[in-house]
Amino acid sequence: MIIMPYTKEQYEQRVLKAFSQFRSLFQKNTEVLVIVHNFPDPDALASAAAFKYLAGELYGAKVSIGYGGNIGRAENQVLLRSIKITLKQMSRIKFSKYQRLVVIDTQPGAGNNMIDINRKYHLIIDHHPLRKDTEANNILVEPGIGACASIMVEFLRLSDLPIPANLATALVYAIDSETQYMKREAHEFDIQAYVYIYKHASLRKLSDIMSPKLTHSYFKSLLATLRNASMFRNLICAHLGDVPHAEMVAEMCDFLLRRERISWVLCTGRFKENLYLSLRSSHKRAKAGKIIRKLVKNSRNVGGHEMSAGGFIPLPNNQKEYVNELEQELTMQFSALMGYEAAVWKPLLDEY
Ligand SMILES: [Mn+2]
Repeated sequence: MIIMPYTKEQYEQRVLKAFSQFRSLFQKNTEVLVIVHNFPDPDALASAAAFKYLAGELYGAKVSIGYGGNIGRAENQVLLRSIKITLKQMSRIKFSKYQRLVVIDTQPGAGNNMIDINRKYHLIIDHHPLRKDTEANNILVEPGIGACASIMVEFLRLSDLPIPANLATALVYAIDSETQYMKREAHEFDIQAYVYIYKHASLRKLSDIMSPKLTHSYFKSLLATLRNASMFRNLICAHLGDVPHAEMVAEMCDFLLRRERISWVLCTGRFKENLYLSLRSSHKRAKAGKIIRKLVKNSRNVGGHEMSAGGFIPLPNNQKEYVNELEQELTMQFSALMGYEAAVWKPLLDEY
């Protein structure tokens, strides 16, 4: 657990200040666009849904949610059905319709979103490290907090609104998955938010989200992951090849990190014109976000925290040899960044 150098009072004051600024931003029928990152995860989805509920119920604002990419993970599809929110593809958004632009769980200029850095944003709520060029009228960026959903729970608490069970369920799952059940960068404030929201959730719906039916392509990806995973000392690296959706890379990365004696995992997978990367560590202060930047070599295409990070490398040339070479290079760079020169990688499983 990460204990930040600020107190509960300081955190609560900042959340309260942001909350009180809402009033000047949203009125009845204000058209609001909330933008989340590409391939939005449960944290982004539940946080956006909570914001839509708050701004709608408190001020009568009309909130749309825009995203890029798609939602492939079975858990996230069930979650989306359960909170009954519809999302709009960013490519179909008519910006002139919206009076307020809000960014949640990411920041303009971060590599994981389609946010135009030249527009003016009214509110940013995030828990990634504050970017140097992040600008908005109101900013609440709390990198010490494990899940953006925990911040949204604070807003709900302050609002005194009744909390719908579906929304509470989504927020519980968001905190669970974002912090990997409090293992990953969970602050005591996340636990506090979790305990508060848990009693409003539907535990039956929560179990539906947590253990959905899995598709045939999921099992194929699992097989490819195990076949292609190699290991060196405390490291695993797996190049999954073509993946059915980009989030599969992160999902397999989390899975491989559970291998005993492993503290770092790098996974890649090809989806459309990009090679997606996920990096995970079980060390509390791993600086995964910094390491992924060295692998991807373009800070616009990466994002991350201490123990988890992601990014992508565009593949202008999708020829097999080119991609294979790039993957091999990444494996060696990864071990070199971990302090192992000339690592000898071996298959994770030598028989199957
Ligand atoms: Mn998040």
